Amino acid sequence: MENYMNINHNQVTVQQFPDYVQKWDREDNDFYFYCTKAVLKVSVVSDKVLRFRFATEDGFPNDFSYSGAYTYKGKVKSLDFVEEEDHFIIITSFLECIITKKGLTTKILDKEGRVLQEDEKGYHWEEHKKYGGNIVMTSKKVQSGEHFFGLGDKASDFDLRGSRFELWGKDTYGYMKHSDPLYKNIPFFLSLHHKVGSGVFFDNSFRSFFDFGHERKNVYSYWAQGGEMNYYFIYGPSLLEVVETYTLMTGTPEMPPLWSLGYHQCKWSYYPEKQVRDICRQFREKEIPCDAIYLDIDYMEGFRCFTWSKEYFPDPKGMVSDLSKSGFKTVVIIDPGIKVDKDYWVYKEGLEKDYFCKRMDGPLMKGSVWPGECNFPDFTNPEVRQWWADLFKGLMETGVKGVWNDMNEPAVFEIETFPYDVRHDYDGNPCSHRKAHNVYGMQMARATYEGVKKYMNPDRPFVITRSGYAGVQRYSSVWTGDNVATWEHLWLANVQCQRLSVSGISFCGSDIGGFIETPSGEMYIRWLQLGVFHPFFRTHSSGDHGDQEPWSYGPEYEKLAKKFIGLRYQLLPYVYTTFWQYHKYGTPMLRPIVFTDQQDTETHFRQDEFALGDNLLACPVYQEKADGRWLYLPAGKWFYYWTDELVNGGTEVWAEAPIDKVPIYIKAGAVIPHYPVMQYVGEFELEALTLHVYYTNKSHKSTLYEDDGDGYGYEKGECVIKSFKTSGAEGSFSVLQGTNGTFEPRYQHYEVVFHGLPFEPSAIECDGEGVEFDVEESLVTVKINKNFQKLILTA
Ligand code: MIG
Repeated sequence: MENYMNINHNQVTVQQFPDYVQKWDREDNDFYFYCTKAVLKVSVVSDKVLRFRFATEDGFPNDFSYSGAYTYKGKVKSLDFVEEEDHFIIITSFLECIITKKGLTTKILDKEGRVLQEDEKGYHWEEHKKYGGNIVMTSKKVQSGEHFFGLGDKASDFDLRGSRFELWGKDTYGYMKHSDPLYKNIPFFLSLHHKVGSGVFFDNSFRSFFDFGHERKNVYSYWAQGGEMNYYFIYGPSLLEVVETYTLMTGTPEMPPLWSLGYHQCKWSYYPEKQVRDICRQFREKEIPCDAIYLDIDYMEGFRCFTWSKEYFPDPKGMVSDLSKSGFKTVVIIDPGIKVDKDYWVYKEGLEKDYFCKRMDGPLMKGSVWPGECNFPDFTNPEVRQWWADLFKGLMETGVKGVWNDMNEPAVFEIETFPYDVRHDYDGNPCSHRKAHNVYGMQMARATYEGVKKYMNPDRPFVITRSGYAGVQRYSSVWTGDNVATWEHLWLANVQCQRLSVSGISFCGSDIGGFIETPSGEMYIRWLQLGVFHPFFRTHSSGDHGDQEPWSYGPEYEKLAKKFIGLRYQLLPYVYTTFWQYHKYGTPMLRPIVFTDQQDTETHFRQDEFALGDNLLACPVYQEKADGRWLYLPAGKWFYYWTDELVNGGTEVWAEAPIDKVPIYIKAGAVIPHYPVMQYVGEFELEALTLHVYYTNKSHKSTLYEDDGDGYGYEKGECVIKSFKTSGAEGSFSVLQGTNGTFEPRYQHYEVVFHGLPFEPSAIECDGEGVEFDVEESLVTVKINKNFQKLILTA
């Protein structure tokens, strides 16, 4: 046994290492390697996914995680196992994993013999008497030129290399760049070196740490203060595919209601009723599109969840229903703290049924939050989740359409969070808060989702949460918490949302304009311009300073706000299609350019530019008074959205973007569906869908997904996937449409707008017949039946 002394927290501890593999065993695709005091189990989950579980004397605990990853089974096409004198090799059709007999170290290679991941010290552990268990650790060698991405909502540079992070969900009001930990706990990261991408999902909910060459330049390591060394190695080789696999392993969300991809307006807090009505009325009067209005904690009676303030909201049903007549969906906040008040029904029920968390020695876990002294439901108990879900009946019957979960890290005033000794059910695996802390928020969001879904039926639920663990995306959207109205935070919002997206959580956004303090009109507009491309698009602010509505900064800025919110509504069918790719394949909606073009090393160092979906690239402006910016345009040909100027990528370009523009580029050959600007989803029946088609002299494929925008018909096949293939040749350009699915949108026509044609067409033929078309400046427009198959333009 190789031991060495390590001074840690004034306590002499011993790090222990596995000695020598004395015995091995195989059951189907699982391999066991036994040392004196340790065992490693390697499971071939798929040709590209290997799972490693390392246990010491106590053996393996019950295999369970809220991430759900342990239930994932992929395809295993081929699997070989070889024993050599001093090592073993597990061979799949993409990977080779070498396990040494001495020290039980692992090394993973691809078929070209490139080392993808290699242990430094490998598995080791430290008995931690104070915690009643082990600290489990592993360390690996940093490969040459290696970059690290992922890890959820971290507020630092996009590449994690050189930094160290902690996962222990925390209410971080007014966090800054480098603040850590933050609200979410996503133990998944990606690695890129030698242009090959892979990922690691360390599925352990204890307080955990990740060091990417911070302490020791050439070593990265991760460890947790308890539980198992249990992780999945996920091979790409494309980074995008690594995210897809991870997301499929931890689950993708259902399709959201289309309205939830519209614009949301929020503040802490809009009240009383008259103010809420006023805000909504102004949106409609000013014709600024908006789908959702939020009620923050002041709508409740003394902050008691599931109640309405009689003084401020005497007739919630009447108000919610009036708002819905003008297209507003009401979203209300629900916190985990239940006020200790023997006259409050939720409290009484929770108490009678024994649903609140308890301390180790029996008394209820008490903590002070907005309502004063509170108890907290144990959301890791399935019976409690069921009860919680049913509590939404009343709210949903009032007409509320969505629920916002806050403070679920869990946050407690003064003591920050629950004490370590608090007990949790953990779905029949009883444990202390050490293990349950990082999943508490996710389980609350899950219970909320189940309730909202049940009472929204047959419509779709909408939930947003502040905290979460890996897999939280199955239940809820997220936002990045209490940010600040500064230019740096605008930059952070961009990086954080890209990071969330490649960590399996695409349905994300930031508080537009900043939660704390007041943005200038210019900053607010620049922030909105970024939000247009974030799947979750909401302005929110803490109400103790100036107003933060699109019209709060004077008529010039109001006009701009209207323009960019309008742009989002125009792009809705494209955003919805991108969401569907996420739902179906786990493809991240926001794609940092290193994820779209990892062969180009220039992209490895970029973090401002990102793609939304397959065909659109955006880049926010976060310099005051800028009239544009430099950005790196990935290889290929692109059209500048505002001018249709054709730009060659693979280089830095200057994007002209005074305050009325934000850099947007469209891929040559793309077909981008547009709606007309609408004040809210469902305001009117579409007469036609506009397809903006961008010329290419090569060929290109685009997708459009459509369904009813709500309900579950799409699960039974009531949806349609259109694929558009554009191709250009000398003096001609064609668009082929393929249709898959039975859903029939109610509109009959496409308005097709051609951009960037190198010739003026003399004729356009649709399915063999000549059609009339318009030429105005450089745009060619034609109206055709939506079921066309072939459109040909000739010079
Ligand atoms: O302690 O509900 O992040 O969005 O407006 C503050 C009031 C509690 C924090 C959330 C914020 C919300 C606020 N909440």
